[in-house]
Amino acid sequence: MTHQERVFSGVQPTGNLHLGNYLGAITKFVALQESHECLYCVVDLHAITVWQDPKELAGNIREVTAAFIASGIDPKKQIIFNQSQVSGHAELAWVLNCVARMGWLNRMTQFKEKAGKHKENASVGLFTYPNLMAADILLYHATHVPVGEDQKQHLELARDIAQKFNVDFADTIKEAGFEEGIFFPQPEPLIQGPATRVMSLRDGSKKMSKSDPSEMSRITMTDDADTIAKKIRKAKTDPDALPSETDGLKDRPEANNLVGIYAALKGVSKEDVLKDHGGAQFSTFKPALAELAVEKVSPIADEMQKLLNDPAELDAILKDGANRAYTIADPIMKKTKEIVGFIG
Ligand code: AQP
Repeated sequence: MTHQERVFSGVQPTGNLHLGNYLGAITKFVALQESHECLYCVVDLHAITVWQDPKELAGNIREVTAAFIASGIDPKKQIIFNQSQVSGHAELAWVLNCVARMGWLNRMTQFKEKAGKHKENASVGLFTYPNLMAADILLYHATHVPVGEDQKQHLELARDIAQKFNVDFADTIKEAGFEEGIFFPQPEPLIQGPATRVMSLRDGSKKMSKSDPSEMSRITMTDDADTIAKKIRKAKTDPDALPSETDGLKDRPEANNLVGIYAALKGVSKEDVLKDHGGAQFSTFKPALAELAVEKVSPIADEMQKLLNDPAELDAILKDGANRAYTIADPIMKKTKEIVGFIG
């Protein structure tokens, strides 16, 4: 038995969906739907690894769903769904909790960053977050996972977990009909393009993030044109003109970030941006970037608003997606149980 190519990725409904999420992940989702079977998940189980206000969570789930659709993902052609509506995610995560090793998780930098100095107070879920992420992907035997650079380490862990499962259960995997001994394919990360790590507009050394206390650090998918222009105008930069080659962006994190954002929005390389804008001062480059950002983001924001005006329709799309996701996940979960030795 071999595995067909399948794409899986997720976005957390934690509010403040931003340009980093869009350029690092969602635009890739849109492109892949032309060539692959894709599952795009609103990962609410992941979201609750840090406190989420129950009164806001449903709205945030709908916001990510609306962003997927407004960005161009077709929910009829591909599967858009909500993680907690397919029970296999939590079930498989438990099995994988028993495959992954403490030592592996202890090396995860995202846990260290998010738990900070208050490790003892972090939820257990935040620590085992990468096992749930491995379950998300492996539950569908997904082969490709488009993500931003920050998820690279988690993807490597998912590959290690898949491999350990295949080795630990080699005999029963073969008995289950997988002659080559591969039940879980090792997923390939897809981390490409000029904006795999969009940085904060206030600090070129920090990732643009939903949880940054400064609103000015990020452009959100619901910002209006004036707000986008203001945030770009106020973005931190250095005093020099743009270089004409990418080598000149080394040691200039803020310039590098703005050029990367421009390139990704325009769908060209950083080299191409510098061919056109090399030598320009930020006083001329920033308005050009603002115009481009408004041109790309505003129609999505408008469409999101329209979709959000009909929450029942969004809920129906998620329900339909969950039903379709379940039909792929269920046989894989059943096989997993058989391989582990549970009574079916
Ligand atoms: N700054 C970024 N640049 C490029 N890609 C990014 N992603 C996140 N930030 C950037 C990618 O977006 C996808 C969804 O991310 P997520 O919702 O799972 O959450 P996250 O990685 O924890 O994102 P945030 O926004 O940075 O949240 P907080 O503030 O909670 O840490 C992923 O593919 C991610 O790589």
